[in-house]
Amino acid sequence: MEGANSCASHTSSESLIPSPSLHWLGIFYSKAFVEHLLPHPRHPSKRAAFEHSPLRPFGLAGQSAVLIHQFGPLIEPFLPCSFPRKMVWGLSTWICVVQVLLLVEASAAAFCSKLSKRQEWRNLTNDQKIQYIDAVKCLQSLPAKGLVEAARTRFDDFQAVHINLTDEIHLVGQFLPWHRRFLNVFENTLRSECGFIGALPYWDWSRDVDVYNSINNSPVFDSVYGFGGNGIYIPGYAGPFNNLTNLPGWVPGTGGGCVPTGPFASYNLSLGPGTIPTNHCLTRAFNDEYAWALSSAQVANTTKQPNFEIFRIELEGQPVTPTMKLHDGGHFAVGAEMLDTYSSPGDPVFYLHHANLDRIWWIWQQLNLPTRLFDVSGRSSVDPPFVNITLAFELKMLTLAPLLPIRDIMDPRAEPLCYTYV
Ligand SMILES: [Cu+2]
Repeated sequence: MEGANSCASHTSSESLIPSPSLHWLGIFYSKAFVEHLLPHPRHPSKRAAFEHSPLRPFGLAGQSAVLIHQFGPLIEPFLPCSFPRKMVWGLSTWICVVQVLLLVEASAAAFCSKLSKRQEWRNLTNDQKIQYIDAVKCLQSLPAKGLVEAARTRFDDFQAVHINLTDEIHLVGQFLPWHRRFLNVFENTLRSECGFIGALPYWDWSRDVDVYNSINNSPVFDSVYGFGGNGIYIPGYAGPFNNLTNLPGWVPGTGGGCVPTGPFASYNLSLGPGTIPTNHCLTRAFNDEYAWALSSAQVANTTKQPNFEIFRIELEGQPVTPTMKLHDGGHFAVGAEMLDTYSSPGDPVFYLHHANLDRIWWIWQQLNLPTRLFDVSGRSSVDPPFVNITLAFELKMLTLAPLLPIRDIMDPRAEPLCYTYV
């Protein structure tokens, strides 16, 4: 076959994925060709059409081959293989077509038709704030779909899954990926079951702490356009098990009791403290002693870390780090329900706190996208035996959503996430 060049070989589809240039190329193909010209089998809205297409057995490959033929000289430098100079439909041409298809499939099948914009709470309009609060209240009014008997509502279902998996998803390599996926499922559920049309907001605590050394006056805790404020003060409050005094450097907070104001004051939580199901109100115990851990200087110290392994530990904090960091700092500063490793998603502010942590992870990824977009590592469990986390590690959502490999949630701009932070 005249001029036929051999295809550069890829040993597995895995090797296609971590390369950012191939990823971008894949997005280009996906957007330019697949999205508009081809019946792409992985795009949800196109899948059905593709399934029923008479061209299905060879349609995608054939149409791709024609497009590659037409645009070959332009795009060849970016291909994982080379085409014959004179387009002869021999074996190597078809192998190359298949490689290009694999590339598209592996790295950018997930092109999003629309990116939602996650905004900081105080940048939302009052209407948007109320829409989000109403959507969460809607979730709190829908019946549970049942993971644990004690879960009463759909909102509780999320708390139940977090409680159930707590020991597998903290202080480990999947900590950030798991919470990214968890928030994504929560946001999707607000949309699919409660008609929410916005995006999950985040709470950038640094904006409060940098100015006031306190979270007390944050708009996030407004009683009308926010999540309500501090819990009623209980002198000497040391947590539902009265054991917080054992924590190193423990300083009592300024609340501890029920949150008396705001949209969630009347909500009856069914799960927690810890793994125990009890009926209780939402509690908070604001604690400015820990606010320093949330400053923009601390954020800057986190995002300057050189690789995922150091970054994730620096972000998550105690007890792996000797001092408080962004993740535990937020949980401690709000206190009470939020300070409960297991049941903290009982406080709706949990989702805004973790969205900010996810945003900081994404900021860190973007600082060096070629190496960080698919950088993940760490042990899979606190105690041995553990494996090292890779992109193939599957994230469990139990009854909430199917298993998903970490690879699929590394890029927020790709399916199934499709969001960005503004
Ligand atoms: Cu968690």
